[in-house]
Amino acid sequence: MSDGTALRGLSESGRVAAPGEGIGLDELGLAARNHGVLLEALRHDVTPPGLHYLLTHYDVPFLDPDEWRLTLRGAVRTPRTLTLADLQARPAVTQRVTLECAGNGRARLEPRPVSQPWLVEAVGTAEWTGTPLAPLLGEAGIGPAAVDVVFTGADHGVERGVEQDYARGLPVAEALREDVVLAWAMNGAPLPPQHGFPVRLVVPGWYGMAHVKWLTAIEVLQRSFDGYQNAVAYRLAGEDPDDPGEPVTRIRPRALVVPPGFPDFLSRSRVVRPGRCLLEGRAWSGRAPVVQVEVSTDGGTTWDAADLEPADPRHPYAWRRFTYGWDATPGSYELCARASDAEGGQPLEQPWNRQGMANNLVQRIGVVVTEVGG
Ligand SMILES: Nc1nc2c(c(=O)[nH]1)N[C@H]1C(S)=C(S)[C@@H](COP(=O)(O)O)O[C@H]1N2
Ligand SMILES: [Mo]
Repeated sequence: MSDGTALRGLSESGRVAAPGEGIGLDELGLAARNHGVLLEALRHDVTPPGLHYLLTHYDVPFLDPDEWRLTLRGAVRTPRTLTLADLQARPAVTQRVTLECAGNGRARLEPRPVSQPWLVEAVGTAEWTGTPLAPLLGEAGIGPAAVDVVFTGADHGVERGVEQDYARGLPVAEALREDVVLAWAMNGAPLPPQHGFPVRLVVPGWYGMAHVKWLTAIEVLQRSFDGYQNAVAYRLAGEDPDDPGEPVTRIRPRALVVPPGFPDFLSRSRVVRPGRCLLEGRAWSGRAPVVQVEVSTDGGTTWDAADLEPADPRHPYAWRRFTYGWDATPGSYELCARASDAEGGQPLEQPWNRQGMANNLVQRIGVVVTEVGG
């Protein structure tokens, strides 16, 4: 990691938009590279290939799987270097995990932190196949003094003047969880290039930034990792520039409705025919099981419980389907849904933070109910 003055002039990342300032071309460029799930694809239990949201800070690296190596180093008794075949010869597990970008909801914050301008769609659920990390760390011998495990990707770039490989530290207790895996397959096929080929980390329950793609190194530290993505990015910091803020960790609860009826092309407001309308959607939380989903058809004034499908013990970190029968009569409506877990629910007004992280504000969908021909 180097900090060059010349690099600092490349962009004004870390900026907060002026009051009323619209989405700029830089943000449009990011939004055109990184895409969200199409909300109608929330109908699938497992998000089909290509529909899963995508977030890549720098460039997608072009890696040759035969040349690829993963080094395990740092505070371990036996450092080692693994090939893809070495990893794939180990015991494999498949788990269904919902991933959500910590920046989801950022574009709704006022003032808007200038970055990838997600609304609500930075989410997806995949079946990840890989080998558990804990036994590998155990074999390498990590000892009781380990604090953080740092995962480094093959991608390289500059952020706020800091040149870096994408790297994230994870507390050792999390890294040793039995469901943390080094994954080489997504939905039964090799990882697509954009999702981390040939190998990525999967940390069920954590926001997306922890799931390091294009892994090249795993390093055990006997201190906290102070790299950019932990110390500067992915914090819940307020307006005071000296406030480092709390680290972003697990996914907060969220419910999203599949927009009903059919859309207006530009605004994506919905048109629904009068009569019985079965609303459906998905709800998830990475910190505790979702206990309740509620739906509002009047913009959040009154709420009604939705039917939430029972938790499936095989998939504790996958989203769950909910449904709600709505008797739609002609008029204009604002649909909302909100999920709660044991720690709380989604806010109707989102507390602001400087980087626009973990904004799980309730979704709002404008609907006009009208007869055929309107
Ligand atoms: N190496 C690397 N890993 C990365 C990223 C990245 O830019 N580089 N982005 C992270 C972020 S911010 C998110 S939200 C998830 C997105 O995973 P996906 O693109 O497979 O949906 O990957 C994470 N892992
Ligand atoms: Mo992210």
